[in-house]
Amino acid sequence: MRGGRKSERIMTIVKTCRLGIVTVLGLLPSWVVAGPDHIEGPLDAGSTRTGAQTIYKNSPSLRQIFGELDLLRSGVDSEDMYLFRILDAEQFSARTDGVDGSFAMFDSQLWLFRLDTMNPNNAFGLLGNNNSGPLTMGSLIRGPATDLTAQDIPGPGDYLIAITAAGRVPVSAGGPIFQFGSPTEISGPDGPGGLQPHTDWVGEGSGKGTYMIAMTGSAGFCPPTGCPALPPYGVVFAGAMLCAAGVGIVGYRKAQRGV
Ligand SMILES: [Ca+2]
Ligand SMILES: [Ca+2]
Ligand SMILES: [Ca+2]
Repeated sequence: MRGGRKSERIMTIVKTCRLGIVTVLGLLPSWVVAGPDHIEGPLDAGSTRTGAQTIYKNSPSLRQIFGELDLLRSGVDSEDMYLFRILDAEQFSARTDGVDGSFAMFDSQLWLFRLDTMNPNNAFGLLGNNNSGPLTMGSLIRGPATDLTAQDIPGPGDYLIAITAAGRVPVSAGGPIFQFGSPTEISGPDGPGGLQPHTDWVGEGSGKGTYMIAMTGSAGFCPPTGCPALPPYGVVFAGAMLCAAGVGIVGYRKAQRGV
């Protein structure tokens, strides 16, 4: 009898979760249903070419990267850098300004670096941006640069995308890689250190929070041996989030109906 009640309760939870997921999927836009293509955790994405987190993805598109900066832990998680592939330089964009589901819970800056073809352990600054427009603190990277460099993306290949809070900027042995005439400039590598490989970050961004970088013209990085299987934690994380959200919405609706 007691066993029967227990399995009945389990079935109720499963049904509620299933109903909740269906309810949530019906309410959300398609990009949310698909979920981020890459989730930063459980390990923190690094800050330089050698510490960057590689995005492996067995698919022709990379549309969203979800992660977190913890700027209160200065020097530990003040920047996140990812290795990925640009498939179409003309179509490439990376943004956090609200378009295509992108966001940042802080005043973001985005940075694009290219790998040195002679020494892939070196990365050179290519493009940087603080704000995509005068009314947003979100960022946008795409070619060409809007300053005098008119720097464009040279073509398909392996690149690095990095996110920081405004005020935290990349440097090489020669100094800052970029300089900005305005907060909305998409800058080429026109700083005093622009021609040398990236080595570090300077300046203090402030804040803490999650972000979603929306991408176009991009894909995951695959070594010559092929892409490894996706780690299961992303799927588990997404499933758990959907289940929790679904149960919450179903419970709320039941409460409203007085059930
Ligand atoms: Ca991080
Ligand atoms: Ca910004
Ligand atoms: Ca500039």
